[in-house]
Amino acid sequence: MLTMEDIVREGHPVLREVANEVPLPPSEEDQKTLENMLQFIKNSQDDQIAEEYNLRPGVGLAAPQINVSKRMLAVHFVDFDDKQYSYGLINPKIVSHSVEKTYLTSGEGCLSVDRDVPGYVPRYARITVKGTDLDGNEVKLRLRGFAAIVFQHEIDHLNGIMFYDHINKDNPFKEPENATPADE
Ligand code: SB7
Ligand code: NI
Repeated sequence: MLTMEDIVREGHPVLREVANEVPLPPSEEDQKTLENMLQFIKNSQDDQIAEEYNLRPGVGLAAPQINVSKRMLAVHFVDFDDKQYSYGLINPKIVSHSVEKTYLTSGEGCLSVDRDVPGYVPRYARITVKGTDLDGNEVKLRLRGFAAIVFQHEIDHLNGIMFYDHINKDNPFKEPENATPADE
């Protein structure tokens, strides 16, 4: 089982690498890694398990965060419209996105960042993501709002990008151009 000790923190070079494509169909090892990542995220949201193992709650995890430089991500969350998203995705790719942007008024955090980094993180308001799921099926997801934000945060990790790279350095709370908040 994965715990916080498996999570690499900022400063670790793997978080700045462009992760490698995963050969398809996935090896049993890659599949197992992704299943473990999804289980970690679920565990982190279970009060009892999280307390017992000292897990910080998270809505998603990208493989580089466990020092695996491969294009895999896991997400598990309920969006503001009560829709449940639970996926392990291999080689996820944003195939199209809106011009319009969005952001969370409370900013973002990261399991690999042990400090608060305040500021708006501009994200595309709508994205279409293609990838391969845990069963080896091709999936195409149309995402908006919080779901779109979470997937962009995770896909950024596969490209060596941290959420705070997107924050305006002079004015962290400057309203991003062409944006409406996702959580208002
Ligand atoms: C706020 C938090 C996350 C995504 C978008 C907004 C994910 C936090 C957990 N992670 O560090 C996953 O990479
Ligand atoms: Ni993160």
